[in-house]
This record gives sequence, structure tokens and C-alpha cells, in this order.
Amino acid sequence: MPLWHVDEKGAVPMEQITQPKKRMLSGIKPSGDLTLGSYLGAIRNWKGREDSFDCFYFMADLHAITVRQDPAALRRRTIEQLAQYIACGLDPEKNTLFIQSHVHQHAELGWVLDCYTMFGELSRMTQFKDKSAKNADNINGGLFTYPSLMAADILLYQPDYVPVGEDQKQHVELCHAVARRFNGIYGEVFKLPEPFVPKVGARIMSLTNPSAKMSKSEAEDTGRVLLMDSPEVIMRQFKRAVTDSDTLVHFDREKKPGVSNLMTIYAACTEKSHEQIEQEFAGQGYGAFKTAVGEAVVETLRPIREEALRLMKDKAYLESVYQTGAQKASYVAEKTLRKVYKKVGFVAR
Ligand code: AQP
Repeated sequence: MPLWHVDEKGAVPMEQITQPKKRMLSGIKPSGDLTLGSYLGAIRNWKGREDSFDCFYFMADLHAITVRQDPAALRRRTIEQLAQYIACGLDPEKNTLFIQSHVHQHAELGWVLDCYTMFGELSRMTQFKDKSAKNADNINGGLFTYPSLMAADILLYQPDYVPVGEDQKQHVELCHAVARRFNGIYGEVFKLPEPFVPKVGARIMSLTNPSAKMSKSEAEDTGRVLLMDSPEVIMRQFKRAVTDSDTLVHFDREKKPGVSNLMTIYAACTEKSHEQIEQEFAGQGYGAFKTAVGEAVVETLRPIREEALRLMKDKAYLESVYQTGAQKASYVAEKTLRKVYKKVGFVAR
């Protein structure tokens, strides 16, 4: 059970705020340009928490190479992702923003935890099954042991709280299992954090295939909307969105997956309830509804896109942010790693 309560937007009631601040951590891999799903499912729920929490957010480049990447594109996307984090409202003065590969403790603890994670546990991960089906010519060891590295990402910082999308819950559960196993052998080394999955906008699906998650590494014509897409592209994507042969705007994930996905997106952008949306579009058909959803997304993303474009031109500033972030993150990560190395029996340097 969590020791504290957070509401859907991550606000913590004042009386629950104790000193020192609770810590939270999350990351996204720069395996593609950030999507509307990355924003509504993850980043949007990170911002504004820095007054209540000590927040660490990173670009998970170590995870990105489990799938073959073009080196120049990976470098570009990693830096752009940082600019987009800041543009989404993550103030680098108040949040620790860093690049995963700059903090060597991730890879080091990842290896140690590989040795405490069971083959059977890794084999059961649905993401491994999905990714290996999609990348049949490159089913590498990193793809398989990805959850041990993710456990290391989390446990290094001893966070209280890990905001994740619904699809990542299985990985956080594995992280708990590994931490419990390690603690069971060596004593209380790792804190077990709580996953937090926001209710609104928890899972954004592809606009053209609403049974599949909107993913950043998917091809352009697969119904994904990028944070940096122009308003024209966004409107075009929503006009092409799959609905159904009915004309009723009604929420039913099973029977009306396309319309329900659009409602989820609209609700997340406008803060309207499903009932309000159903009333708003009663008798109007899907054309007006799709246009309204597209426009709501354009307005939600407009300030982010403009600010990110401005920041991307300021390479020196972005460099100073990720360098400071790596220093702060390394300081915290090193404390945990040193403890782990001692416990497992490594000779101190
Ligand atoms: N469509 C989505 N809806 C809700 N949440 C999402 N997230 C990603 N896409 C959606 C959440 O973002 C966090 C970081 O995810 P990640 O990029 O590290 O991994 P991912 O979930 O594998 O993201 P993608 O976009 O699908 O990447 P690729 O295509 O490379 O595999 C997670 O909390 C995730 O839930």
C-alpha cells in the first residue's frame, strides 16, 4: 500500500507532504519521435509534481538500442526529447533531467540485477513477446533482459513512486520481485516503489488501428500523431482516423474501439467527461467529432511545439541541462550502487 495518496493529476494533499520530499522517476526511450501517446500517457502526468516530489526524468537511450537504431538519428532524437520534456513543462531547475547512458550506474546495476532475475520471469514479459515478433531478425539479449535494466533504472534512485503507462505495469511488478529477492538475501537495500497509472489518457491507441498502442517507432502511416507534427498534419491524421459503421459518439472500448480512443484523447485534451462528450456530439455524426478532436489536439500541442522548436536551436542550453542532470543523477545512483557492490561481495576500489 502506498503511504500517501495522489489524485489523478498527481497532486498530493498538503498535509501529506513531509520532509524530505518523496522521490519519483520515469523515462522514455528515444526509439522514435515522441507521440501524443507519450505525452498523454506519460509526460503530461509528470509535470507539476516537482513541488511535492524530488523528480528524476531521463531519456532511456540504453533501452533504445535493443532495437537497431541509426546512430545520428538516435543522437538527434535524444536531444530533441530533452527539449520536448522541457517544452512540456518539466522545469530543469526543479527536475533532474538526464540521459541514461551518461549515468554509468544504470548499466552496472543492470548487470548485477540480470544475475538476480530468472529466465522464466523474463520469458513471461509481454513486451518481449511483442518486440521479438516485430523484430524477428534481431531478437538480442538486450531485448530479453530489458526489464532487469528497467529495474536498475528505478531501484538506483530509491524512488517512492514510478509513473508508468498501463503497458509497463508488468515491468514494475518484475522490478518488485527482483528487489524483494535481493533484499531477502542481503537486507533492505532497495525501496519498493509504487507504480502509478493515471486514469485519464492512460492508453492512447493508433488512430488507424485502435487495437494497437500508438507507438513512436511505428511507420508514419500507422495512425500516430507526433508532438512536433504541424497542425495540418494533425488534422489530416484525425480526418483519417478509423471509427465504425455506426454514427453514435459513445464510449465502448470493446464494440467501438476507434470512437472510444478518440473520446479518450478528446477527454484528455479538454478535461470533459465521456457523458459531456456524448451529449456534445449527439446527432452530429463522426465528421464534426473528428474535426473537434483534431482541433483540441492541435491547441494542446501548439505551445509545446513552439517552445520545443525554440529550445532545439539553443544547443548550449540543452547541453548544460543534461550535464547538470547527469551530475545530480550520478550522485544519487552511486550511493545505491556502492551499497549493492558491497553487499554482493565486490572489493571496494
Ligand atoms: N500510446 C501510449 N499511450 C499511453 N502511454 C504510452 N506510453 C508510450 N506510448 C503510450 C508510455 O510512455 C512511457 C515511456 O514509454 P517508452 O517510450 O519507454 O516505451 P514504450 O511504451 O515501448 O513506447 P513506444 O512509443 O511504444 O516505443 P516503441 O515504439 O519504441 O516501443 C511508458 O510509461 C509508456 O507506457
